[in-house]
Amino acid sequence: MAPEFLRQKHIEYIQSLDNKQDELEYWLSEHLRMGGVYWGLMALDLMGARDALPREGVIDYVTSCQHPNGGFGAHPGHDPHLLYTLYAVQILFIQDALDVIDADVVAKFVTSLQDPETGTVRGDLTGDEVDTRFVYAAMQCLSILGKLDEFDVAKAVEYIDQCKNYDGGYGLVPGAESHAGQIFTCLAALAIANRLDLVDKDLLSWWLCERQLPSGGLNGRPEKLPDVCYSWWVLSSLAILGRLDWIDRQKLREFILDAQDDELGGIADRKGDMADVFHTHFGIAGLSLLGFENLEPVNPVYCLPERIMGRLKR
Ligand code: GRG
Repeated sequence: MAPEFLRQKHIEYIQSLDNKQDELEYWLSEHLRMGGVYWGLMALDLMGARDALPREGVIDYVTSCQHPNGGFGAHPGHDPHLLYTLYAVQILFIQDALDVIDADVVAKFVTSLQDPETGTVRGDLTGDEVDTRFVYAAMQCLSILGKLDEFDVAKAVEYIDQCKNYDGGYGLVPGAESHAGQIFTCLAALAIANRLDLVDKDLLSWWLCERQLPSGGLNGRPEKLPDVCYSWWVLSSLAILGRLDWIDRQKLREFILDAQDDELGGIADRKGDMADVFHTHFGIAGLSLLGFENLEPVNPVYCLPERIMGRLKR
């Protein structure tokens, strides 16, 4: 039988993360901090406990990470990056506080990362790393800000289509192996662009449901270990395709609940490992998609509470 969902312990675990400033790990994870705030806030929100983190403190922290060029860093003093800009915009959207930023300046930073020739998107202004994650991040960010018309959506869609593989999945760049994380970003970007017609739905749904292992957990590609975070990447992809019932929901629920830390709260990548806020969020978001534990519904495209999606400017 599956253990029970430790809601209160998870709330306390997330709250405790901000009180660890005397621990080395806190400072070593500085480069991830904005992501941590998004994951923590989302997990709390889905558990109906968004106020467990102080709203004003969260908003002040986010704005202190913004650069004059509009982009956000992972922590004050860190270089701006598209992923942290997305998390910052998502956090402010959850807090209904988008008015504290200038949407035009943020949108200018985001659109400047797209290559007008190829439609690809870079993660930051100094590097040349391109990745389907960045196409999704740019599109979600601009969609929330109501500025998607400033982006070449058609070119971006063309690029995503080039990343499609013979198995129906998508990789990091054209020709790269299908991976559930990249599949999520490509499907969600296509959903925002309203171009899911380009997806080989049956073939891809088969590939996705084959990610479930006898333990009930999901892996991200064949021959790999199951990991709680794929309860998001795989499941949200199936949700976007309308095929959530293609996996054994009860067995996946058990796998996620088994990975809980029953002493300190939080969820790990798999049973017996150490909990962290990334897996706590994606485990809870997966349980929400499955309809268990009386959680707030989550939107599979934006990975945001369904409740606030009506506020989207699109
Ligand atoms: C707003 C939900 C949201 C996301 C923002 C960052 C991002 C956009 C998307 C990330 C998509 C992605 C690539 C997820 C996979 C992350 C992961 C667990 C990678 C591990 O890859 P490997 O190769 O692990 O180390 P495996 O499981 O294949 O052994």
